[in-house]
Amino acid sequence: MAFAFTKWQGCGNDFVLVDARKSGLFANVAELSKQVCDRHYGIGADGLIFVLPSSVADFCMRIFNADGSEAEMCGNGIRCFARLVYDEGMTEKESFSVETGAGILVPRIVKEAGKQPCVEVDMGEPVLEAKRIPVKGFGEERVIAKEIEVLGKTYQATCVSMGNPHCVVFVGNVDDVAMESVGPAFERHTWFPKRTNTEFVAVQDRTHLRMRVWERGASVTLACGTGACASLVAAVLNGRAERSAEVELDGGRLQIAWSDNNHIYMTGPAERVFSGVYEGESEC
Ligand code: ZDP
Repeated sequence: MAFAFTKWQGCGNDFVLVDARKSGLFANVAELSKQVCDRHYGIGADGLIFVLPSSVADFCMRIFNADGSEAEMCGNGIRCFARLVYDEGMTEKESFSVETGAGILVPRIVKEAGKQPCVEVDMGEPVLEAKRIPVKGFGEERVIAKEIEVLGKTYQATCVSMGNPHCVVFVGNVDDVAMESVGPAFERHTWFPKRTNTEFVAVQDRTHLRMRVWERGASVTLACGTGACASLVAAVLNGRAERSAEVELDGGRLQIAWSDNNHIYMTGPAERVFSGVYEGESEC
């Protein structure tokens, strides 16, 4: 199976994007995502994203993690998606609607003279009711600074959905977290029936957060956009930050604002890296 693709990254979180408006979603896409995302046997990426037609929005976006699982939403990915559809003339509008698993979201291309365009996305409203995130054991309650035991250690967790599930843990120094052992233990904790993304956040001051992420289905990544949004929401709910802050990730910085209309606005870069044709041998 051969298909054209373009490779993009947002704060080092990297994706293979495929224009599937004509072909529709490929068969065996979970298996294909694993092969395409493999950094040795494939192209190498944190996820595989398809541009698809939509009957309810200008476009539809579907994202598959490196482990083949489908995610409802992706923050860095939708910025790359937005730049691709705009740069390739799939739309002339600088702001357009995208159907996702988290509802219809609206990216806007932000142009500044002499700079690479960045993208601002209306990420919708954060979901805080445990049952809808989902987190087991709290009914409709919010999960704010609740004690969770992971690998024999007790942490305080605040859980938020941005369409996809996030568990935010505040730490003194993000570099002190043993991501490779603690990350997967949170991801598959019994609290999380759909697994979870886990953000470890050190508050630098009320408008600067430092965050490292262990992503559901993608392990440690250099950045997570929905995770940055969830981290800001958690910091506000815990009285640790203003409603607008910069989130510093391993791979870059994002501006996140929780507006009075209860919507989260995420602004950041998205850059095209290369394009090509994938000619994987395997039957997909
Ligand atoms: O929810 C999940 O399974 C995530 N791993 C999806 C990818 C999220 C992403 N990193 C982001 O930026 O939000 C693309």
